[in-house]
Amino acid sequence: MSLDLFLDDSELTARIQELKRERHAVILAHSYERPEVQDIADYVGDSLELSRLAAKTDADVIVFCSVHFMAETAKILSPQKTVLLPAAEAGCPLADMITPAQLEAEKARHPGAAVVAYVNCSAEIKAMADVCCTSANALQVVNAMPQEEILFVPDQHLGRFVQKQTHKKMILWAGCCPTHQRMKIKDILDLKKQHPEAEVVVHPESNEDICNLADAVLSTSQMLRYCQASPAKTFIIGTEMGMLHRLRTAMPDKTFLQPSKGLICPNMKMTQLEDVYESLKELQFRIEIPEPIRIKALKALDGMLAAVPAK
Ligand code: CIZ
Repeated sequence: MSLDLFLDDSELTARIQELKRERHAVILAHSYERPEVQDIADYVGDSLELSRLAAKTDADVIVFCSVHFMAETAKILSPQKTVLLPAAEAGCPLADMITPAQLEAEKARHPGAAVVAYVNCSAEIKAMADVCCTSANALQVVNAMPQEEILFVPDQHLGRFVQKQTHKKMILWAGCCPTHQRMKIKDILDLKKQHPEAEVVVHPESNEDICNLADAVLSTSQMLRYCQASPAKTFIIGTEMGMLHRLRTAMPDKTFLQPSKGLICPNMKMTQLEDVYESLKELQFRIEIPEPIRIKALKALDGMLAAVPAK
């Protein structure tokens, strides 16, 4: 770490803004990032919202404060831009739960199935899929496929959530998000006892028993809109704790409660203000994707956008 990093947060923020202008850069932060990182970002959102913004911006450099697969998605959509991931080690255990060789073997076992890949996967897996989906549009994407059989990778819980609402035959890959798995039904029930008036809003990566008792099962972008529209004043939020900062910032008059201390993603928390500064200063760590993989992955992302056009 360089010596000029012995700065307080406000000095560091000023340096980041300066470098951002010099580099003609934009800073994007996922809703699961640390509060101070969300606060210095130009935009905070979910992975697809941010990748779409990255594709539209005229900035030359995109600093994507998140995990590897999300920065990769931005690079797939914007190959001509410099896409930087400030914390090189920030990966996603869910994305790592399926390898190209495993998917190849599973595809061979189900030759008639369409492969629908949740965006939480590597560029290689996206390249092998027929189409991608997000947690906000998974059901619509699955229903839009011409095939009756769907091989859904890598998140079993999002897959099961869709399976319950579709007539399609779904084959679910057994991946899961370790952060959402740490949330237990008892955590929700205990908090609900203390706050009976609270609405329970959870992410579809959560366990089935939790989804069953929730008032709403929603992606992070949907959660924001849902809480804004709801007359309720108190919400129990079953997803990574960074989302609470986003909700509290957007709705300071409402109360957002965290059901479990385990809802913290160590990968999302790797990016600190110092990393953002170093990233802009050194133009690190650049995301590169071999062109043949990028082209195929782009086809799967475009397939999703065609099936469910952006609002
Ligand atoms: O795709 C994303 O951004 C994730 C991981 C969750 C969500 O619901 O937004």
